[in-house]
Amino acid sequence: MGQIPRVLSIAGSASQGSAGIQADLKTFQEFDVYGMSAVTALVANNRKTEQGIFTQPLVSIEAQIYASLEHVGVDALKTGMLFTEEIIKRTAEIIEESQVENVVVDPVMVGKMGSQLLKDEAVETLMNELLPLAKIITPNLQEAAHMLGVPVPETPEDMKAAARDLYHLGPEYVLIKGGALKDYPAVDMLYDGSGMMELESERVQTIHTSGAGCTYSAAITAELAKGNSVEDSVRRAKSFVTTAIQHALSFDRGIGSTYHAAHRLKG
Ligand code: PXL
Repeated sequence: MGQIPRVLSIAGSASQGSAGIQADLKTFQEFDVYGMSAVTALVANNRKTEQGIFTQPLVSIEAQIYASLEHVGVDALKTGMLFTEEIIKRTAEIIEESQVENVVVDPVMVGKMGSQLLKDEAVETLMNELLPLAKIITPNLQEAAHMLGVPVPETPEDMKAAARDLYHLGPEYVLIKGGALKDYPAVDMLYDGSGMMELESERVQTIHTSGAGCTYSAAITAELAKGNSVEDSVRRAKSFVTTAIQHALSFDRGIGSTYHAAHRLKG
């Protein structure tokens, strides 16, 4: 019996099911890798209760990560919502100590429904402590601009410049996602310090894209765990997430979900 690739997501739980840990585990399953999770916070914004975000204590997060490392082992991991400086710091320490090489950092800051996923004062810590450990980082346009302190990229050329600048923060690869680019196809830029690869797909006209970013980075993580190159992993993940957006789910109440199992419809 061959070994199944083992993947860990260190991220927030999105109770409504489209994003965060829920998106990651659904995506891992579609790629037939063994999914594990360390939940950093619960995001459950709603109109009935006053509080909607519940951060896990550091001891709980540490324990969850160590449980995956100790009982199963990790071929690739991704980070999503880390929320606070202290969670970022401790997560970075454990990742470094674990010597896991396939580290995907999705620097999530604000959810599609407006939830704050990273405290303002934690951006610097994310840049200094976590980005240098990453094989690949996957910011969207807003996140790239925020980290660099520049205006939001508006053209593919702006995106290329931002990718080059983010590379200097220490990751091996930078993937900037142009899903929110106006007047252009959904083009993403992958930069490795020398070559710029453009990945283009049609722009799907839908508002139901919650979880798209999580799904994309989870798919990259799964492909890396299988031993694929970063370029191949990103190409396959892009195709997977495009299909998931094409078949997005509307629940008739605002922004709906990326459909993580949509690739099965292609047969
Ligand atoms: O889509 C970004 C995201 C990531 N992680 C969690 C989320 C969201 C969006 O709502 O809730 C936990």
